[in-house]
This record gives sequence, structure tokens and C-alpha cells, in this order.
Amino acid sequence: MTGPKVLALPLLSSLTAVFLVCLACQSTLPPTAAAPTWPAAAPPGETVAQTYYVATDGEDVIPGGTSEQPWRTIQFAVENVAPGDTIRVRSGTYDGCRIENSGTAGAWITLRADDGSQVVVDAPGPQNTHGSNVEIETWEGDGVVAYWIVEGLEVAGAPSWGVDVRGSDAAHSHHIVIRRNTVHDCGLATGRTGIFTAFVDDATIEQNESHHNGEHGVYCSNSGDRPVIRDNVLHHNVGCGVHMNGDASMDGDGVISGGLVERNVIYENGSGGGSAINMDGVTDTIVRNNLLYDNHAGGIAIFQHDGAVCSQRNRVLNNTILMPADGRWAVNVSQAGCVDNHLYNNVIYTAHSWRGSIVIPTPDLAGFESDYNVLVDRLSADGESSVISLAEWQALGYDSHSFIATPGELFVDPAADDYHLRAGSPAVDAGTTLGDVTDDLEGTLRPIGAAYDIGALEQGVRVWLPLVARSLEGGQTRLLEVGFSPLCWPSWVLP
Ligand SMILES: [Ca+2]
Ligand SMILES: [Ca+2]
Repeated sequence: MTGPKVLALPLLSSLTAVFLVCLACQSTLPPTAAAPTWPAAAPPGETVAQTYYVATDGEDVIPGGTSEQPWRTIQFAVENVAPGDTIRVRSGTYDGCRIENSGTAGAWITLRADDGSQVVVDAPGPQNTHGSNVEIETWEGDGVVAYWIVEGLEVAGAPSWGVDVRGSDAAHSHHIVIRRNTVHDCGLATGRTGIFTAFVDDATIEQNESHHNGEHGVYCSNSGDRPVIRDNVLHHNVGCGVHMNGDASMDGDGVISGGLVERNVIYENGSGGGSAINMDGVTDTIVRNNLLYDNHAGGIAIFQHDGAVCSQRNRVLNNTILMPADGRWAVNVSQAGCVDNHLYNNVIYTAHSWRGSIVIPTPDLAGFESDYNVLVDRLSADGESSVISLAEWQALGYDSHSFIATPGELFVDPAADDYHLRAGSPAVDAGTTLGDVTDDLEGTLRPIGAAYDIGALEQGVRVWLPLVARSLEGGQTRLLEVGFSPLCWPSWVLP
């Protein structure tokens, strides 16, 4: 009975979440006495984290930045915070900022939209140097910028990049989180990207929507390692959804290593070329549980152009990749030096008339592994000079457990972009168990049923049981829902 144990985990975590919600309600109870205006004095040598406010009717003076006397500009705020502080920006339209100071590992600085606020940053700040609306950078020799969170902003219409984070080849900036922002219509005249990093290690770019930008949705460049790019929606960008480029021409090691690209939904990019996910000089990176459709250039490209090495030791796992009729190859490993790349459990479909699912440059590509995928009957082992059938491809030693299927056979409603697996889909339970894939695009733990499904979404009948929980805030009763698979019903939940 090891299966039910694993399957019970989603329920347990959901119940934990409900419990935490209740705890959160409790912690937000209004105080019985008036809240102190200033926090208690810090012990000698320590600082107490402050929360500062910015509003369109504020004033940039010291002291100030309080809820009652907010500051006026984001630039003034970011220059007057200390590690651990939070800046809350109230609704309105603002110029952006240039951030040159840092938090610490134990005391990040947060710049965020205040709760319930609509904050639009539609122009570069007064100190900005690149034509980007939000810049996080210091110059070489001045040290690095680190430990900032930028959250909940709408960043629109930048002359160049929308959010622009940089270090130098000698001193990488690091630990920057770009979260829950909407970044759009940036760099339209200059061909620039929505969310950009250069020489930045440990950047986390998550839960953003980046769309209609003049270049890419997200672009991690210039030797920065361990980028995490997850849960973003990236669409209608001229170039790539996600571009990763080690770019040795800019000095540094020219390699992006140890990245994670997961649970992104990437569509309608590539009118100007690129790929949904582009990997140039990228190593040891996991690309999993992404949904890619209607991208009009490449799907996933693993190659070397500017990078110091041919992209290698990457794992492309449980993605759903659907190319339109005007797309390129769905997965393209371009050069023989791009060794040890692995493709497992992916749906790799194309509607193109002669291009197919996977192209590699040479039949004996070193360390290349591909299996348990759903394909079309067109592949190439010579850089698309010739197109071969799945049977011929299998004779080369690839995809022995893979098979051919159409979107209509696989998905609930591909015409409406619903890529959940339909009842009876041949992709259900047809994947292999992967230690580095534990959930799916929607966070559902794998596997449901007998085995891993192929593609980004694990099929399971979800049942939503209403749980009534009493919210402590205001004494209101709130209906909470917890979802789980019927396979993990423990007996104590059912009446
Ligand atoms: Ca590097
Ligand atoms: Ca399954």
C-alpha cells in the first residue's frame, strides 16, 4: 500500500493550507488598542524592519514614508530603505526607479504594490540609465546588488527593457526576485525584452505575465547561474518566451548553469524568430511541466550561438509542446557539441507540413536520450536534411516507448487551448517515473493512477468538496474549498 501514502500528500498539504489560512486570519485581527506609530526601539546594533508607503499625493521628505505621510516617488523610497524594509506603493501611475543598494541574506528589501492597489510604472525613473522602467544595477567596482523583491507592479511602455537587472562579469548581482508583475509593451521601438537579467545569479522570475514586448518575454543572459523561471505566462512577444544566453562575447564564463524553467505557459511568441524556450550556452538546467503552443518560430532550441559551450546536460521533461503550421521544429538540438541532453515524457507535436517533432544534428549525438514521448511521424537525425519516420528513428535507438497521436486524441479541447488529457487519452499513464519531476503544471503531485502521464498535465478526476471554515476576521463565515483526487480519499474525510 505504498501508492495511497503518496497520493494522500495533496490532501494533507491542502488541509495544511486551510489551517494556515485560519492562522493568517487570526494574525490579522484588529488590535484592541491603537497600533503604535513607530516600532519599538531596536537593540543596539540591530535594526527593525520598516514598512514605507508611496502615494501619488505623497511628499519626498525625511522623516516620512509613513502610512499617513507617504513618499511621492518610488526612486526616493528605494534610496531610503535599509535591509529588511518593505515599500508599499499605492494605486496610481508612477515613474520607475534605479535600485543600487542591497538587502542581506536574512533581510531582503521588498518593493511591492500595496494590497489591493493597481500600480502602473510607465516610464523610467529619474536616475535610470538604460531606458528601462525598473533598473536594478550597480556599476562594476561598486559591488553587487542583491536581495531585492519586486512584486505586483504593472510595468508598461518602457523605451527599452521593462524590468532590467544587471551585474558585471567580475561581480554578479544575485538573489533578485521578480514576482507577480505584469510587464508589457516594452521595447517596441528598440527591440527589447520585458524582464531581463545580465550577470545575475540566483534570479527568481515567477508568476509574472510578460507580453507584447519588442523582444523576449523573459531573457536571462550573460553568464548568470541558477535562474529560476516558473509559473509565468509569456505571450505575444516578438522573440522568445524565455531566452537564456550565456553570451561569452560579453566576458564572464559565458555559461548559464543550474537553471530551472517550470510550469510556464508560453504562447503566440516568435513573430520575429527565436523559440518558446531558447537555450544558448545553457547547462545542467531542467525544463519541466511547461505548456508551449502556437509559437511561430522554434519550440525548444538547445544550441550554441553566443554561449561559451554548446548547451548540454539539460533535461526536458513532461512538457506539452504544440507547434502551429508556421512553426519550426518542436525540439531542436542543433549541434553535435550539445551533448547529454535528455527528453522524457513530453508531448511534441507539430502541425507543420514537413517539419517534425525532434531534430538532432547527427544520428549518434553523444549522450542524447529521448523516450516516453508523444510524437508526430517526422523526425530528423541530420539537421533536417532528411526527414525520417518514427520507426526509422527508433532504429537509431531513440524513443522506443514513444508513440504517435494527434491533439484530438490527446486533449480535452485543443481548439480552445484546453490541453488537459481527455478521458481515454493514450498519454495517460504512458510516461516513465522521473525523480526530478514530482508535480505537474498545476502543482498536482505525480503520479495519479498507475504511472506518470506524458505532457505537462497529469490527468486525475478532481473532486471539490466544500469545507466550511470560520474566518476569525470580522466574524464572517467563509467557504473554503479543498480539491483532491478521489484516489486519495482517506476514510476520515468522507462522512
Ligand atoms: Ca555562469
Ligand atoms: Ca497518471
